[in-house]
Amino acid sequence: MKKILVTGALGQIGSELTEKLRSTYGEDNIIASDIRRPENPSGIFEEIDVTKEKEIYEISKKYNVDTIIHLAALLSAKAEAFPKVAWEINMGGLVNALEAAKQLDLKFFTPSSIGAFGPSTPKDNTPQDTLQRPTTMYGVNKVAGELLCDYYFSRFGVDTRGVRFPGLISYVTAPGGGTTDYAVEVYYEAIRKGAYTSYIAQGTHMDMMYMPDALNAIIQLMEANPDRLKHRNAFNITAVSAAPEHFASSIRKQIPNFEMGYQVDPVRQGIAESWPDSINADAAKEEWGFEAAYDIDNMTVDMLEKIREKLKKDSA
Ligand code: VAH
Repeated sequence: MKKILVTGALGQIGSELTEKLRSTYGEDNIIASDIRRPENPSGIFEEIDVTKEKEIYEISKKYNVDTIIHLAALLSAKAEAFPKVAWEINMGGLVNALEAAKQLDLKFFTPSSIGAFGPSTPKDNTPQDTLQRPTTMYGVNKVAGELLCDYYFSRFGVDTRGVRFPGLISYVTAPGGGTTDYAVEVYYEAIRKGAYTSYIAQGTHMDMMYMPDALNAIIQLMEANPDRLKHRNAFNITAVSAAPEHFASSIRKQIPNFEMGYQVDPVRQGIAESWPDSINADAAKEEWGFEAAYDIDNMTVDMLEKIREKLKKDSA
């Protein structure tokens, strides 16, 4: 990868990945894009509506990129609220991005998710290759997206690669419209109020990962030797399987009086229950050396420290 276009660059992953890519590959080699222009973009920025057929192609050609990292998407809860819009963005945007990669011979990354699995998928130690019958629009988009990316690889030779992200936890840009967002909110509320009311029920396990591990995984996969890849779209990756009470006990090691309450949101609880409890990441480890550096406790220490700094800066 030398010159990269990132779509969805203002999102939870995109905002941090763009900065990481700039520090790794050079400021001028990263073109950030999203549906709207931010007030003060920190580098090259282009407005792209991924549902407009030619916009990704035109910007990729304009900057002569060699890679597209396609992140523009609606997450699970928002996709469940607006399923047709989700189909237009998640699938219409993806096929436009793949067409640009095919016509310009570009490397291609787009994330899938543990949301690509459904209630009939084995819930524990979910295999890399298994039954995928998701019952959400987001999950349908992710499974279809995996198949579409594999099709562009096998039919047209596009170098497509992807990972199935677990819930991602970060402090830079809040996630929007996800089911796992509680695992970000809990840290902010722990600092602000010493308490948090979870919309996901106690005992509901989901795979989770700290954002630094997610960013490293994207770069590591994209730089991996293609001859070692037996899979393409998409690799199971995870750092920890956790339920709300695990976050509470990890936070209490830093904030002893922290209290966790529960007021379950049936929609997001239903989505969470349709996903695996824990997935198996052996294929990613064997084929491109995936390894997560953060467990729940060192993630908690770093999240609380960084959020305190951020809130202090915001209030200055
Ligand atoms: C969501 N954060 O909650 C995303 C992710 C595995 C969860 O796909 O929709």
